[in-house]
Amino acid sequence: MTTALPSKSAPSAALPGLDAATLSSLKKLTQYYAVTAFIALMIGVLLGPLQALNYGGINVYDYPLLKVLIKSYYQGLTLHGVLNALVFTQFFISGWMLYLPVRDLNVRPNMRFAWFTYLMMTAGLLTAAVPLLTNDATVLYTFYPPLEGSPVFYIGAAVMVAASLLVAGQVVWLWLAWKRAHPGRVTPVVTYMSVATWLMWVVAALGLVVEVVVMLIPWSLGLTRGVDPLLARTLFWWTGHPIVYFWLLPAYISWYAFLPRQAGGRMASEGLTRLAFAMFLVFSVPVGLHHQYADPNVQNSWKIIHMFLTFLVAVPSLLTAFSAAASLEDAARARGGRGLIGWVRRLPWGNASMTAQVLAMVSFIFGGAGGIVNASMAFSPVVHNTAWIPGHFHITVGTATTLTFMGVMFWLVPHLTGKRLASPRTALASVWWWFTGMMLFALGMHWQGLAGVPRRALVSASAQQGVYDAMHLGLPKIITAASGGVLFIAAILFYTVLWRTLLSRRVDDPESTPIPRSDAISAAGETLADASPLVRRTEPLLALTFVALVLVILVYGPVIAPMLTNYQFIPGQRLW
Ligand code: HAS
Ligand code: CU1
Repeated sequence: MTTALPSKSAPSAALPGLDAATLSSLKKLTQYYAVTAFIALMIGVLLGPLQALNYGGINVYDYPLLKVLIKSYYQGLTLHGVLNALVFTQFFISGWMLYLPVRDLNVRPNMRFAWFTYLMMTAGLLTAAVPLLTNDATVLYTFYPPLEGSPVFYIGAAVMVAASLLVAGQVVWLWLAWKRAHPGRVTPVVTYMSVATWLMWVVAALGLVVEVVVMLIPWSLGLTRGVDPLLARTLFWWTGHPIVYFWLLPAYISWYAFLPRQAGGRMASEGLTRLAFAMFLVFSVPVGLHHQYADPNVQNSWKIIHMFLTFLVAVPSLLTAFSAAASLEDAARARGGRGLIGWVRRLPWGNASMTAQVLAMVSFIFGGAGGIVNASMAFSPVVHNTAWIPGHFHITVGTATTLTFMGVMFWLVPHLTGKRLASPRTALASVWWWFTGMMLFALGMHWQGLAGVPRRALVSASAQQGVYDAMHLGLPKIITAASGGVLFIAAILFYTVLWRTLLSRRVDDPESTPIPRSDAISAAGETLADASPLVRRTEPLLALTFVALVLVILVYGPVIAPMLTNYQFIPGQRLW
């Protein structure tokens, strides 16, 4: 039996390794993070079909029974977006990217601090949940001012983000302690990917922190007479674009480090893996204006620079596509696969965890291609603010991220708890249903978007119903509505497996389900002295963070400075 994530580092006197009690507490904490995440997702996902039905031309928001719980389409959409995109991701990722580097480095974290951050994040969530549920923060997950929500919502959200930054701090701290205790050693690759992602998130979060703390909280408390929507949007997208990589990279960690072993193969190249993450660290943030091509008072030249940087940050995803395909091919050929693409059949398709992740990748080919379309200034006017955009993000965050995390849960829960996965066949069915549902939703929504149907609109009960009906979108509307049903079934199947597993009795030693850490075809080596130039140059993550920060200041400074000198005080509005 393989040991769990074989650590390359023996504990040293200066740096105590994980003992049994700490490991058990850490596993419990990781379970708390993951289960909280999946509870949020469950509520958010149950609201999803309501949105799909709307874009199928069926308005369910006026049913009296539903009206008691949810006041409007916009409250439903806000809850759906916040729970799925913001809460689910942040909780899962915080647990996942604390657990992995700690196991990888075999270091003992301060568990009191770790539990404190979990409780703080949960307190933030519960605080924000109150106004969301009482229809006092129906501002959608982007909370663009002058739409105004209760200050309680902004405060809760700020506490949640602050908690995630504390997790980032703890991981970086542990990594630095490990580096001091092991001079000249190459950072193990799982830790490398985790630390790079956390450092990227620290640079990324600055925009949101300033927006919420300096602008939105004082404004919603009535301490300022208005807020500048353009500046707020710009700070929001400073964080809002890289946040999508904060959702994606933890899934990439699994695609690079664990999926190859689950498929029966090896990671392609550690050096290339590090290069991809180093590029994400440097280029994820200075691109946010690609969400603001339509915004006035931002110079076109800056929009174009952000566009080119966006194309640049697609490169590490293309590297990932190469690496992921190479490692899957390696696995399938090792299992006797033959032919140019015939080898695909030899992947272990009976394994729900592997299948979830490969299907997540397949859908991300289309999600990524759509992203490049969004980023092109020439195409953006066709798709911006249309149903195309939710089509895009359901096959990025809704699959590449979510379906991967679902697949990860199939081994992670047994690994954390010693319980056995209930009904692997239902698990397998659930991931196919999820994949199919998301692909159908994306097809229907991209199609409607190209026809000009707006996003975030109660199109099924619009005042210009005749216009929507005259667009002859019968087929894409049916596809979109049906996808809601398919995803509903997927969710029932998945949660049946998850809850049955979690509620079953512990039967195994948790460590007998190992972390499926893959070997590499081209490994990095143990010491920096022996490593390739690529590995050596990508090792100084703090220096790369500094470069990232400088780049962000260079491409945001001239954009933000005029907004500060022309600050507009716009009063808030509550529309729904
Ligand atoms: Fe995006 C809008 C551009 C990636 C999420 N995006 C959004 C929004 C969300 C989102 C939530 O430029 C809506 C925000 C809102 O509410 O307004 N996006 C991009 C680009 C990329 C991209 C260039 N997005 C993502 C990811 C997301 C995400 C990842 C979540 C996780 N996006 C945009 C733009 C907008 C936007 C504009 C604004 C639009 C507007 O007008 O408002 C790139 O990072 C994509 C690069 C990806 C690739 C694909 C690589 C493929 C891989 C899989 C390989 C598969 C294999 C399978 C190997 C180049 C890695 C093998 C299979 C076998 C069977 C063997
Ligand atoms: Cu973006």
